[in-house]
Amino acid sequence: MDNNDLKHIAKQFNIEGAVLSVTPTGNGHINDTYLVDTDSGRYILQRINTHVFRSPEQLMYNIKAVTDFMHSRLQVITTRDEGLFAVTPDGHWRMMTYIENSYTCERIDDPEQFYEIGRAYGSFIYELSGFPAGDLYETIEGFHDTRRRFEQLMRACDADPFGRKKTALKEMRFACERERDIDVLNDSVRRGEIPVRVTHNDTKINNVLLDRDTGKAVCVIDLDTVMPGLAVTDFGDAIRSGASTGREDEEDPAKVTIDMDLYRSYEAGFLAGCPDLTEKEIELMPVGARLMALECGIRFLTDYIEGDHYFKTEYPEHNLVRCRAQFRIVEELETLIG
Ligand code: ADP
Ligand code: GN1
Ligand code: MG
Repeated sequence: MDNNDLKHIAKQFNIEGAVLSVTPTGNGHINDTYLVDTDSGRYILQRINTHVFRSPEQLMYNIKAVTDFMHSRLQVITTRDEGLFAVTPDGHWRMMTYIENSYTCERIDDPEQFYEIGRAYGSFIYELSGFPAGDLYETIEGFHDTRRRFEQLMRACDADPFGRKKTALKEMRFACERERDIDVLNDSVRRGEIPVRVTHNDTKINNVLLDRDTGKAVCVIDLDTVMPGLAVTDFGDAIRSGASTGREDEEDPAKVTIDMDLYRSYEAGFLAGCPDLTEKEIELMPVGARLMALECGIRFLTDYIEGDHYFKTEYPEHNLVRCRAQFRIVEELETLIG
């Protein structure tokens, strides 16, 4: 987007100082993120992906409610007319406080880092345990309903709108062979064995900001999917993204393994951050890890078959490559933790 347009959008928010520059930042797959530099501070400007999040009103209501409740350092900056987002011909925009002196990891290079990320996601759930889950909107329906994700894949394959199915038969078979697995968490909730809590639901390692000097977690970001969910899926989604030795889009499956030392560090951090997890939740944490990798692979595969309209991609097979890497993680976890 044109820099002047971006500056113009930034000026619609309640910020201090003259806007000097607006530059793209971050590696998210969903929103467009920009760093706004003014002569008296920095801010994060994001274009909300309204193809993914159909109701920006509900999305921003959730984020405002949760950040206020937690007294988070991450705060919504309102527009000059006190709105939670701005609408321009280019889309829907929100602004958040920029957390200075922080960084995000795309890869874990030290188990301590992963411990910190685990502690941050664990305490996120713990801090929100007093927040009434029913007050939040479901920003994406059935987000971690693995059965629903599986069925979406089956429907995509039936329609096969781009004739891509024939290039993904092995992956299809992989998913189908694990169909018996995918109801475990749903069934456990239905039987009342594990509680529905307010959870983050997108616990990738790069959604925690760490302090540049101390390495300690400063705050959890990317709150678009904060809604009622399961602690075990928040546990699992980070394992697939942080305990893997390969990139999320690693092309060589041999490079994708699970580092159990990293797994254990994250687990220790998560348990320390959320001391009220029930025995059953703790028992199901490995299942959460395996299922989140499977579900994420299924989602990448569905998007590949459907023509890449959900995740940002850089080349035509990108989602298929990502799917293969996730399925490697599933195999690894099946071997290592059952
Ligand atoms: P997406 O939904 O696209 O993943 P995120 O909200 O995770 O978007 O932002 C993308 C990246 O931008 C983050 O991984 C982080 O590096 C950076 N970022 C986002 N918000 C902040 C913030 N408030 N302070 C500092 N950096 C941020
Ligand atoms: C997306 O927004 P980002 O990049 O943090 C996705 C997650 C996936 C992840 C896979 C709202 O996360 O669910 O696990 O990509 N977020 C949404 O990398 O769909
Ligand atoms: Mg993100």
